Amino acid sequence: MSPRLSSFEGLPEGVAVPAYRAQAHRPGIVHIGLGAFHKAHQAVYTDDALTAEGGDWRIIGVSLRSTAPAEELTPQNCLYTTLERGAEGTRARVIGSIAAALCLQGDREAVLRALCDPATKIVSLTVTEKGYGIDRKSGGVDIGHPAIAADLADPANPQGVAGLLVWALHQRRAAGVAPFTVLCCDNLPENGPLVRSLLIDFARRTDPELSAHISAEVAFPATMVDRITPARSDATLRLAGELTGHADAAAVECETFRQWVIEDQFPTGRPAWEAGGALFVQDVRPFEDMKLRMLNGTHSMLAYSGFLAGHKYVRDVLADPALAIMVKRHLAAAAATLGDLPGVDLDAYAEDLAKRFANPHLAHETYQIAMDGSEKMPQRIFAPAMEALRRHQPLDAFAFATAAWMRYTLGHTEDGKSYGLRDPLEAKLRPEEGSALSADRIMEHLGNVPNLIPHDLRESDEWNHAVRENLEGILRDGMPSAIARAAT
Ligand code: CS2
Repeated sequence: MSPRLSSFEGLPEGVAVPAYRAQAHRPGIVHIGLGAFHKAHQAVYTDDALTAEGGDWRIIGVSLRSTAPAEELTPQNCLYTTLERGAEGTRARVIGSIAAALCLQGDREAVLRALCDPATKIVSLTVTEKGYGIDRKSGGVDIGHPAIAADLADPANPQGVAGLLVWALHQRRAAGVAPFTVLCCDNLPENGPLVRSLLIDFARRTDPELSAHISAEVAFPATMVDRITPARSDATLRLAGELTGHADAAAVECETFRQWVIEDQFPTGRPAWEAGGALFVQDVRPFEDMKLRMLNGTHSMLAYSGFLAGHKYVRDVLADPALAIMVKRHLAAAAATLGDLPGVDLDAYAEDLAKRFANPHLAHETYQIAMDGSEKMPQRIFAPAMEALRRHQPLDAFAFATAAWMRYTLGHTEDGKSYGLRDPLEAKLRPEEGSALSADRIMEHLGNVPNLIPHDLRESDEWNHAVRENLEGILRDGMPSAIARAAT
């Protein structure tokens, strides 16, 4: 049996290892959401920053519920392999930037201590769109969100992101410790300001004075994050074992491409992430819109239509000629809704995206991307659709994506196999038992889900007509025929 990965010693030549001595650097970041994406993205940039400039910037990784990340990482001294999978092959790289891995459930005291520690300068977050409990309409808390409800009821014993951060900012203020910078790394539009208004509203309800302090003193730089990171499988761990000669329970696989655009607003300091290629800008919004609408919007479109057409992986979708046309069509339609982005060639970006999606070495499941649609559709599909409507541009691409998602919410494939939607609104999205499933009925049902489909779209005859036509086609002829028709 191979030894477990736990040091940089004894790794084969071809495996990249950090050039710094991990123990020489103390933690300066607490990261909440210790999943594959964090390990393939921010932790890698931090590894590059530590190599380039050193500093006390290692990461204390925290998961809110799952004990698995800590159980996998801790016996390995928090070292793990990233498998960067590109056309030229797979590159294994061992990352040393994580200093400790904790789970709020089991290591509560240690997590709270880390959040209050003056050495913690940044708290970064990847808890997925649904993890925050934001009411997207008001920008404040969604009081129906389980963690928000629990933390508003008992703010001294926080469980969720807003409750924890507000609690920690209170403790720091009381102890005369400067607040940390809050760095949201989830695929949400204006993610920094969004989390800022969430925390301000949460504090307003529990600790009004702190609310003013957060508003005046805490920095919330916005970011655009990008790296395709499929959920880890047994094959990932097997390949990590083969390439490193060590058993690694915490390995992740991802594409070679990565991008990070960040607003440079770090009053508490930051690692030299530019050493890993991060781009610091004044205004992240145009980059976010580009990525959310082009990459993520196309991802959602191809996930719903591809899944229902029987494609398990994104690479299979791209190998289907009609769907490959749909991908290009969606990328172009999304690009047409964007403002000017100096120095960025959107055609080249679209072409690169199609290549990245087609990566034959990544087993990225359409079903993975399809999850949490109610949290993803607004910024990925509805926002550009509204922009297209405003600009009198064609709506077909967005209407097709919406119809594909609507069909997906029925929860069964065309040959009758049922699947879970894995969406926080699952119970509301699914049609009522026994209801007649006409396009009109489905559109009405989903249109009535509060705060989901924007009013301006629901009120637009042009939009409703385009969605209805697509959905009727999908229901009548099946997804593959609907795709073939739309692609001609
Ligand atoms: C994907 C993203 O699962 C999804 O919804 O669209 O996770 C996507 O792979 C990343 O944002 C790429 O940076």
